[in-house]
Amino acid sequence: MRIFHSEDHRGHAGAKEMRYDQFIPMCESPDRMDTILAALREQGHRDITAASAFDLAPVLRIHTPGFVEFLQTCWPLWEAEFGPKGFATAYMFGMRGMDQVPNKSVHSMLSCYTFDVCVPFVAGTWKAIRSAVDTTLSAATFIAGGGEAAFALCRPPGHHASADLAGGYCYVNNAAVAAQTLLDGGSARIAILDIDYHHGNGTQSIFYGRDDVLYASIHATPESEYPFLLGYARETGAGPGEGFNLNLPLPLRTTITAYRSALAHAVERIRAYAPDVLIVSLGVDSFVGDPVGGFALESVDFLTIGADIARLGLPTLFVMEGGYAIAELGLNTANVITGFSQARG
Ligand code: SP5
Ligand code: ZN
Repeated sequence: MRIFHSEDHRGHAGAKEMRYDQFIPMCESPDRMDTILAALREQGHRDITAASAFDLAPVLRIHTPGFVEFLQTCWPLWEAEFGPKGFATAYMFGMRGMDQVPNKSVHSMLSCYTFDVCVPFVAGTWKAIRSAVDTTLSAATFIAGGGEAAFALCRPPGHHASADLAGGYCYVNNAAVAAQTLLDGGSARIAILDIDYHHGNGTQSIFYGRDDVLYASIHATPESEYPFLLGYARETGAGPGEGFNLNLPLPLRTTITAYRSALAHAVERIRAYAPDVLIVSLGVDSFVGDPVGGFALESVDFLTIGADIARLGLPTLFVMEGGYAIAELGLNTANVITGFSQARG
């Protein structure tokens, strides 16, 4: 397993997030990467490569130019108004009957290009966004060159971000950019298996009308969990994409038995699709102790999940998404990678 990483994520830090009646330090923090790296090394995964730099062309294959410019200019515009302290965030959103296209004010950009209060901007945010996509594209390039398995250990995550909306800690959809880059490089079909606890509403929406990317997601039911407004089983794709979107929502407190049945279902669909490459949106916020999630998977279960994915026998690109139980995050993530690697032999 070749692991790709960049230290440039570190400046995306220091903001707070809303949790019911209080502001708490952001769960999506730089120390997530440190604990995962330490656990990977401890489990013997030492093939760690620094990410290479890419230009923005691959990002613009997925995201709109206005949105990418917003990601880049949001903090400087905000800082000009409020100074270097704090963080930029939306005060209102472009809802029904209002403009959906921003004017020149940073507030209108935040209102039109973000969909929740979990995507703060600080001075290091844009550099971190670039580092995450560079890390993912470095790993995708390794797979395109014949590599069997790679892990893009990056943050911020991406699966909630759509073509022109950031949300849920996500700005650029790293997995989607990798999928499009692999297609542009000659692959015919890509499957994305999303095992983050939350539904990847951004990835689903990006590929909803297409049959060259199969999106399969196992997540907490939107009836009781974020993102609430997408992720039902009835969402099966549209037009040429009909039948190429598979949502497998599960109830709160799900344990490995039911989880593994859903995973077997997703794996069978992916096998039938016969993709050139499998991209795994790897979130471990399905862990019982996760402060953001509500499933009941144990640390050892992540070895099983990794092994089940490995048996597809496909070139596989893991892209880091969520997972916030800092004490066990490293172990849980490394267990997926180790379970996968051991099953591959
Ligand atoms: C990438 C990713 O995992 N993003 C998740 C964003 C979730 N933001 C919403 C948090 C809602 C908090 N719910 C707390 C439930 C406590 N069990
Ligand atoms: Zn998540």
